Amino acid sequence: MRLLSGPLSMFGAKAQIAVAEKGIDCEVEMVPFSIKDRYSPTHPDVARINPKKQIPVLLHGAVEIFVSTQIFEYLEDRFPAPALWPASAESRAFARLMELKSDEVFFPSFFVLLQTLGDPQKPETQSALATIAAYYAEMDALLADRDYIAGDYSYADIAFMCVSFFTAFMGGVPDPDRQLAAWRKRMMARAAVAPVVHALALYLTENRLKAPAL
Ligand SMILES: N[C@@H](CCC(=O)N[C@@H](CS)C(=O)NCC(=O)O)C(=O)O
Repeated sequence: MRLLSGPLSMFGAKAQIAVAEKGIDCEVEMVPFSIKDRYSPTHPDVARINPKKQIPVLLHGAVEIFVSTQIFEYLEDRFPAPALWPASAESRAFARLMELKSDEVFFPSFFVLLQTLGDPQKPETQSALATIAAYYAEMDALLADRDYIAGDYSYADIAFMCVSFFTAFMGGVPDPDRQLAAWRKRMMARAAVAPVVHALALYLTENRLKAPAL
C-alpha cells in the first residue's frame, strides 16, 4: 500500500492516522509541497489518479482512490479490525455524520481564517471565530458523557482532531478546561495519532511558523 500525503495536509493526516490505527504496512510518501509554491509541481501519481489534483491518494493493488473519507471506507472494508466505525447502525450513522460535519461544516470556518490569515480586524475572521467557538461548545457538551465523539473511538475523532489542530494553528482555540481539552489529551495519547500531529507541528516550526500547543 502507498499513501500520498503532504507535510502540512489536514486531509492527508486523516488518512495517515487511519492507516496507522489499522496497523497496515503502508509506505507514506510526502508529495512535493512548500508554503510558497504549495503543491506545485503536482506529483505524477496524484495528477494521474485524482482529476482534482489533490491529496490524499491511496494506491493498493488495483485500488487507486482519493478523498480522505473514501480512503476511510476502503480501509474499513479491506481491514475491518480494529474497527474504526462503531458497531451499531445508529452509532455508525452518527459517527459518519460527525466525520462529515468536521470536513463540511467546521472546516469552512477554518478556511476563512486561512484566507484572512486570522486578521482580527476583518469581520469575516470574527464571524468564523464565533462559528468555531459555537461548534467547540457543541462538541464539549457531546463529550460530557463519553470519551469519544460517537462513543467508541472512530474516524469522526480522527477527522475532528486534524481540523482542530489546523484551526488552533490559525488562532481558533477551545477553552482549555473543557471536555474537549481532555478529549484532545486522549487523542494525543494514541500511538497512531501523536506522531502524525507532532510531524505537522514540526513542519510548522521548521518553517518559522508557530505550532499550536499540543
Ligand atoms: N475532500 C478532500 C480534500 C482534499 C484536499 O483539499 N487536499 C488538499 C491538501 S489538504 C490538496 O491537495 N490541495 C491541493 C490543491 O487543491 O491544489 C479530501 O477529503 O481528501
